[in-house]
Amino acid sequence: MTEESQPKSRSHSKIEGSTLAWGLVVIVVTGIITWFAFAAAYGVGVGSGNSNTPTKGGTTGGGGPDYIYMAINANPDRNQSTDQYTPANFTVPTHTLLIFQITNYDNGENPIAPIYSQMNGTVGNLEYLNGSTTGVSSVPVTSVAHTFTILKGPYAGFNVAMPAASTTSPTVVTFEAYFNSTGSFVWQCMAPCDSPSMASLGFMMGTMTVVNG
Ligand SMILES: [Cu+2]
Repeated sequence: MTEESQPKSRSHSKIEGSTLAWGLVVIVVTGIITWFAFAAAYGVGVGSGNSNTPTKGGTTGGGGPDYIYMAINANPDRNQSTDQYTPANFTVPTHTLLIFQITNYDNGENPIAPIYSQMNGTVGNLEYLNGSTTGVSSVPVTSVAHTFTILKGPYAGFNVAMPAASTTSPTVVTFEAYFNSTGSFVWQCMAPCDSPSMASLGFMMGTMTVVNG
């Protein structure tokens, strides 16, 4: 009886050991995933409001691009009456490749002057839509929901058009830019979308602060 019960007992303890090992694997994997999520949230970009100052890319302190993430009408009521870029006020470094990614949830199209359907001032005067690797220098003038436009100062003429979202998915606009003159510069949307927003810093206009990079 003693001899019989011992193997059983060993077998049982093996199962317990195996369960413990799997438990440890789950904890380690969960820890790794949590770390990557944390690094992605805090190490890469502006995000949706945690920090308006993107971190330097790369590991040498100056090499890689900086990512700036913005959203338009990213809230439960995506066609809200108050149109808004988030963040609308942000800081970027000079002499650094900036990769902007703007996710537009607004499916309303607003009439614009044709010039604001053309990209100007971005790298190659291009924008990239919905993950495409082929850039476009303009979009159909009737497809635009909002623009990111600078009218005055050293960046006067800078323009990117944000095509309207579909009813089921946002439009993701990506563009690259360098801003090498320091200062604070007002950008604004030139699509007549929402009058109060268009006249309010932090909504359809904002301040881009350029600091020495
Ligand atoms: Cu707008």
